[in-house]
Amino acid sequence: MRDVAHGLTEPHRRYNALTDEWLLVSSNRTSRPWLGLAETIPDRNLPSYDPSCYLCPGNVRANGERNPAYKSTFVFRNDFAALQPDSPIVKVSEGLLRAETERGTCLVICFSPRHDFTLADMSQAEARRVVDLWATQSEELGAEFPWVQVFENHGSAMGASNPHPHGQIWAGDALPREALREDESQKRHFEATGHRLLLDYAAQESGGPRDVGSDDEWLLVVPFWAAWPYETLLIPRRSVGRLPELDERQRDTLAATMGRLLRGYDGLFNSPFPYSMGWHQAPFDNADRSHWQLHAHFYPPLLQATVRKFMVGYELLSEPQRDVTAEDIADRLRSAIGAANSERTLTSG
Ligand code: H2U
Ligand code: ZN
Repeated sequence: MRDVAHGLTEPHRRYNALTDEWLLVSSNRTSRPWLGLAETIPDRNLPSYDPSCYLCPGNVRANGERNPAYKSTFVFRNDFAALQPDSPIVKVSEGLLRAETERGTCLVICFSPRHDFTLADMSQAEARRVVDLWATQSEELGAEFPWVQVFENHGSAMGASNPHPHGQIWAGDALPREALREDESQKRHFEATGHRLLLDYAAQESGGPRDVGSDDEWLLVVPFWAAWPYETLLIPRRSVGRLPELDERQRDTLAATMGRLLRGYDGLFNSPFPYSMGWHQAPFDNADRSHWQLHAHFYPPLLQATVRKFMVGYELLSEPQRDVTAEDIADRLRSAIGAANSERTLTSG
């Protein structure tokens, strides 16, 4: 079966069905010379406990509070929260100038007591505990706020402030830009077809040239419309709107699939691979959200081991642009995932 991207070797634009935006793909630019910024490769020789780390068990944080001697995961309210639950509701406007207060809360979630671990190093059972934490915290925050954003900044190249494995959750009253865009596209598709957009997309991509390692519960794909070089999208194959709805089997397979992907990422350039990842789940409000399908985005910034993809001039001023097609990247990523995980089977077996 020939894929729609077959024969698209000329510069072209692709449509992002999830956000209703276009991007430019020009696969002829990868051989251009590069004398710009080189990223430093991070040190992965970390101690299992770092006395100066504010996330390690038993240590004191920046606000003077002491972390408990936690044994698996640990959640606390961000000491420098960007959103506050007790903000009064104020809306101001004058001509074209508008502003509204935003009520919300910000949590920091530690994935492991081990300072030197990453999600990629964890056993499936340990990663599963992170999945459970995402789900329970989403449920709790969703009782109070419509938008619950679970995410992880991984690696200093993506702004992570500390190598200790951790993520964040920000929850707030307003639906932010990405949520609104995805909500509108998914709603439009659902009203037109009676199907969820991302389930139709998953059916179309399954086993195709951008599929990098799906199983019977999850589709793992370099999206047709990927803007970041090694971007991936993870979608449950069954109808799921929000993280707390994932059943046992979906959670176990998620932990396994995520582990495989992240080990593949680290194997690509044989060095720790930075990314920001996060979940888009249906807003926790009373509106009808039957069009929403849960999914996770992984946005890695690198093009090569030490070369970052800059979203700058044309990207900022016109639209996103990429230099390698999603299909070429999917081939590389599929091999990296295969190689990294066969090694793991050998070393752990
Ligand atoms: P990032 O690495 O993604 O920045 O997440 C770490 C968060 O931890 C960051 O938002 C918070 C920072 O505000 N933090 C605390 O809440 N307490 C501390 O003692 C240091 C960092
Ligand atoms: Zn630590």
